[in-house]
Parts: sequence; structure tokens; C-alpha cells
Amino acid sequence: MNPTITAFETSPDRGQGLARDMRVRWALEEVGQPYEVRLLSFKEMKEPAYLALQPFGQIPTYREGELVLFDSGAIVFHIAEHHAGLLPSDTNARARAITWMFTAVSTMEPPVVEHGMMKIAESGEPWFEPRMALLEPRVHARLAQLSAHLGDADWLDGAFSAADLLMISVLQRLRSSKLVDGYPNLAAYVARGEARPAYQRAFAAQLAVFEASQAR
Ligand code: GTB
Repeated sequence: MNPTITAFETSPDRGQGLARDMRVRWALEEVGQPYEVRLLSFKEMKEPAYLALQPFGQIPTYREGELVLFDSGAIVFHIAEHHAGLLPSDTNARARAITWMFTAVSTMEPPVVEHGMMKIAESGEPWFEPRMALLEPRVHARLAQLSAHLGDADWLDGAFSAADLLMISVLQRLRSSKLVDGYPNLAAYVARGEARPAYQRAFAAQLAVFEASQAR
């Protein structure tokens, strides 16, 4: 039986591929694993039946038989562990790729998300400008460090892996602020990820969900 993931019935990003089901869809497409999608309203996400699967009432979840997982990084890791193509087979290279997966969600993602949430939720507030003056340099510091590591390599550590998939998903959250554009190697890195056929299929699938929601 194919795994089932959950996603927004109507994504607040209007199909830009920024919601976190996108990274799970991308991973499943990379490994050639077909999947089903259960779409949820915001109300359904906060009901007890769903909270039993995802204690924070968020998308995505991943169900495969008896196994239910939540948190997109863990789901991508599970997919990468159980299919060929997203983690190297060499033990040390695999450990390094897993390190970069954690780095994507624990070192890069928090300042990026904080910066993005500030712009979405607090742009009219009196503290917006001084707070952004703190947050933006933090994001730039991480981007500069990541850019220095990547150099002129195509991917973070050798071949494309789940680490690149997560890292690119995080960098995409900066699209509207254009902060990545100041780092040409990172901008090219994101474009390389987005050009992958698996990414394109995943993007089209989530966009189709949003478009269907607008046609109803
Ligand atoms: N750590 C969890 C994971 O990685 O799976 C975080 C999951 C999460 O934040 N899910 C969000 C959610 O369900 C959707 S993706 N939010 C509803 C809630 O908390 O009530 C985050 C997201 C939302 C919107 C945009 N956007 O509009 O651009 C981008 C990303």
C-alpha cells in the first residue's frame, strides 16, 4: 500500500510550494515512491482525531501501514533510510549527509522562519523595524557561512542527497525577501534543486491541490 501524507486543503502560500508537505512530496518523487494525499482544513488539523497523529495540529504527517510519523525532517529521513537515492551508501558520507539534514532544520531553518514569520505576522507593529534590524543580520550570517561552505560545489557534500533537499526547502522560504539573491552560489544551488524532475513533479502536484481549491 502506498504511504499517505497530509497537506493543506488550501495552502496559505497559494501553491508556491513553501508548505512543508512539499519537501516530503519531493523526497517521495526522488525515490519513485507513489503516495496518497489526505487534504485537511485548518479546523480538521486541530481536531482530536488529527492531534492523535500530529500533536501540534500541523501538516505534514506520513502514514505507512501502522506507522505514523510527523515532522517533515523526520519523514524525509525515514524515506531516505528506506529507499535508495537520497543518502550515500558509504558510512561516513551517510553520516555527513545526516549531519547536514539536521543542520538544515536546526541551524538554518529557525532564523529563516523567524524572519519570514515576522514579515507575515508583525509588519504593522511598532517593533517591526528594530526587530528586523536584529533578525536580518542573523539570516545573513547563516547564508554567508553556508555560501562559504558550498563554494562552487553543486551540492553540500558530494552527490545530491536528502540534506540538499531539506536545505533547499529552507532557502526557498527566503524567496520573497530575496535575501538569497545576494549569494549567487546559493541562488544557483536553489535553482539546481528546483530544476530536478522530482522537484517539478512534486511542485506541480501541490499546485494542482491549490488550484482545485480555488475552482471549488
Ligand atoms: N516542524 C514541523 C515540520 O517540519 O513538519 C513544522 C510543521 C509546520 O510548521 N506546519 C505548518 C502548519 O501546519 C505548515 S508548513 N501550520 C498550521 C498550524 O501550525 O496551525 C509552514 C508554512 C506555512 C505557510 C507558509 N506560507 O504561507 O508561505 C509556509 C510554510
